[in-house]
Amino acid sequence: MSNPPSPWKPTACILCECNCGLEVQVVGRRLVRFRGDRAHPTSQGYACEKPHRLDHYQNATDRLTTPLRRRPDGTFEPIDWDTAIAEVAGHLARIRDAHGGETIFYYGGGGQGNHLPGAYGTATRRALGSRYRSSALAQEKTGEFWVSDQMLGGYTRGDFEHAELALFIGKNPWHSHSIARARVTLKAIAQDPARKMIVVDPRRTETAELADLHLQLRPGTDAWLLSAMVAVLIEEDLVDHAFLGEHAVGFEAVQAAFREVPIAEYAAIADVPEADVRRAARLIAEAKSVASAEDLGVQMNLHSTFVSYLHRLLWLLTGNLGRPGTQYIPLPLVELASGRLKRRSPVVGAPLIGELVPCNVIPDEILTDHPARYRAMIVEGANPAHSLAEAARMQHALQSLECLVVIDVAMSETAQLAHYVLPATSQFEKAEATFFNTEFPKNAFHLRHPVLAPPEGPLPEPEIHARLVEALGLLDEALVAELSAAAAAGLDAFAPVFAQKVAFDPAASGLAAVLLYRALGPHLPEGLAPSAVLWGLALRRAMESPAALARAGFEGSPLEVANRLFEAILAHPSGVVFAVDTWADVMARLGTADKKVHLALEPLLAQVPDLRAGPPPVDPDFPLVLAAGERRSFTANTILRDPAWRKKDAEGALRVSPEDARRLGLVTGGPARLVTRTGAAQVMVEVSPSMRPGHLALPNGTGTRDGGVAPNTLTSLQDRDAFAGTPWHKFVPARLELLHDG
Ligand SMILES: Nc1nc2c(c(=O)[nH]1)N[C@H]1C(S)=C(S)[C@@H](COP(=O)(O)OP(=O)(O)OC[C@H]3O[C@@H](n4cnc5c(=O)[nH]c(N)nc54)[C@H](O)[C@@H]3O)O[C@H]1N2
Ligand SMILES: Nc1nc2c(c(=O)[nH]1)N[C@H]1C(S)=C(S)[C@@H](COP(=O)(O)OP(=O)(O)OC[C@H]3O[C@@H](n4cnc5c(=O)[nH]c(N)nc54)[C@H](O)[C@@H]3O)O[C@H]1N2
Ligand code: SF4
Ligand SMILES: [Mo]
Repeated sequence: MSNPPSPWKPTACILCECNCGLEVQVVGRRLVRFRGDRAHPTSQGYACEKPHRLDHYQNATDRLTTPLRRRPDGTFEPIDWDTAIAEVAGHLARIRDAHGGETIFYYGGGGQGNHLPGAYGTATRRALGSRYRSSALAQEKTGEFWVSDQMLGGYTRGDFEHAELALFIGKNPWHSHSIARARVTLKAIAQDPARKMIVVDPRRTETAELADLHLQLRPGTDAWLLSAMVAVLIEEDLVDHAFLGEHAVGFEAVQAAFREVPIAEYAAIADVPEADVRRAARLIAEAKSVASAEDLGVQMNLHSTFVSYLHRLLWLLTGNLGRPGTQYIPLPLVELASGRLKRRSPVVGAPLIGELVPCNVIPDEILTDHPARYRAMIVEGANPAHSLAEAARMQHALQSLECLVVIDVAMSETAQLAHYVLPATSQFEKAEATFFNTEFPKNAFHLRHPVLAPPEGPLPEPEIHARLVEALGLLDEALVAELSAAAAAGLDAFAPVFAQKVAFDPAASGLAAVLLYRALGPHLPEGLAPSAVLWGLALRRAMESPAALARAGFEGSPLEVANRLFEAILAHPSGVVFAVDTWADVMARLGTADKKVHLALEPLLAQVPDLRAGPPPVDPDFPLVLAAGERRSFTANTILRDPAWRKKDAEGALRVSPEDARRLGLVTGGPARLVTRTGAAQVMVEVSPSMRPGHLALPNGTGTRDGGVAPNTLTSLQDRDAFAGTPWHKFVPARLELLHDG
């Protein structure tokens, strides 16, 4: 590389939801060096090992460079943008006119770091009359969202940085992060004798290695283990009665239900010593502060919604809410989804938690002759052909649509099935942002500026949506001209005109994102037009949460606050603190009608006695449990697709316990055949002492062009939570067969 690198430019990592601030050096169109950005308010210079691989995203060989149209023989032909927009708008408008806009389904809206597309996609959905949508959240978090909404009227996060005790249930933050500066915090807890860590995981993970107590339970038995822990709190009266008396209702019903739980028997079902179950409950009760997180190990497993409930009982009964080191209700700039359940899906009647269709029912909503079936689909910044359960049936459903439009940077597995593929500029070529803003008490927002000029061909999503809305004939040109003239005179002139003409007019406000992009976008600094929608989102936050914004220095009328906040967002390419909370805000933010914590969720309490029946019987044909999709150093969903990127674990090895390996004659590096009820795959084995006998683990995100097994060739749409419909990817009955090389 003879060209000198560019100066360091601020940006962020897009490989997990932390979106750590980074600085990057560029040579030509290559991202050559990364380092953590100390000016980023949340990550403060932290980064893990993964961002060094981001050039494999930027310069992947299957990047899209032009719109594509499917030919009848299934191959693709390049077309120009005018043709693509006119044909996509035409097809979707015809489907809307013939069958109703509600038959046009929207999936995605962004991945780990790109949430502006979803904000602009709202305008296209409104323009089409589309009413149903979903995203990856509806295959992991919806059960938790619902429970949290029912109990607290809000979603919580844990303050691990200050917690005396950290509890992780089915979560391996050493690799998966999800909490800011995870490894720094985990090491600090491990090294401090006054602090403790408990990990509930069948695998001895990197996080479990740092824990004071590892409850290495039998896979899929969390409901029994956590029920026993709650029962210990009740039996030994380890409950914080003062907290409950002041803040909670429903304790008596919980007490009655869990008094009956046979603790020793349930500990045995989970295969955890009863003494450890009791010790865990006592540690939680005795700690001055407990921060806790659950994740896919339980959310993609048997009883997932029920386990989310049990998990909350552990820290609510012990009063771990609303104090430093416990749980808080964050104030994101934009709420990605709520836990409300207002309606059901049109074909199978599945509950739409946070308005999201459960991912596992999507094929049933398409593959039917029901008149309300989804006939068209827009997929944006997501790869459901790969990421959702039972890939074969999911792909069949996608192929059965009358029109599938995919907006992506790369020729993903989903794009390969599309009628039209619309290429987006990469997250380093446009202004982009994450809405995963959950820090506390100071919360930050990071608008990333582009670090590379946009190439010929791809367009940023806001431009794609603006063109679609225009082609649908729904953008009022005179209104755009009027707003644009106001914007030319500055934000203070623009704000009242926008408020008057758009914000309070339901028809126009549905298209607000695109109106802002067309009217305000051109008057913003070079490259920042995609941030225009943030002005509207800032206004909403200014109206709803003035106190927290004022403490961050944004004061005045809602329009003034929106203007100053928006300007601050534009002016801080490493991120800006937009809200400052106090711990007292947490209890005030409880969204239940009586502002109390609701401990007794009847439909879930009713499941407590059902556990007496014991775990589901083992199918002798599939005696092992496969965790299909484990976070490792070399996984990042399907964001990285370049075959060159995985320097280690290139085959995405199947982890097997030494006991099972011995019994089956398997060795590290050797092949094996992995069989489930829906599929089979040849895998490479890694014999790992971290695994429990009977438990297997495959990495997530593999099986794209970068090698390995696609985990969802092995999963089933039917294996899902009875309530939220979330998949049981961590509990796939499987068997393993010896396979001789060659
Ligand atoms: N490196 C990397 N990091 C990522 C991602 C990535 O692709 N790669 N993806 C990001 C995304 S989208 C998400 S949602 C998060 C997910 O983050 P995590 O949920 O932490 O990730 P996983 O490794 O899928 O699952 C967590 C743990 O569940 C355990 N587990 C399996 N079965 C059971 C069980 O029966 N009970 C219990 N208690 N535990 C069980 C597994 O052993 C594993 O250690 O990670 C994010 N971070
Ligand atoms: N079996 C099994 N399945 C799983 C999991 C598991 O553990 N096991 N994990 C699940 C989880 S937790 C998640 S979150 C999902 C993730 O699955 P998805 O939500 O489907 O998302 P990704 O795999 O992250 O794919 C993101 C897509 O966005 C594209 N992209 C990247 N940048 C841009 C951009 O700027 N614009 C546009 N338009 N597109 C862009 C990428 O090329 C890629 O195609 O997978 C789930 N699937
Ligand atoms: S923690 Fe996540 S966002 Fe931060 S550097 Fe690692 S992969 Fe990237
Ligand atoms: Mo996820």
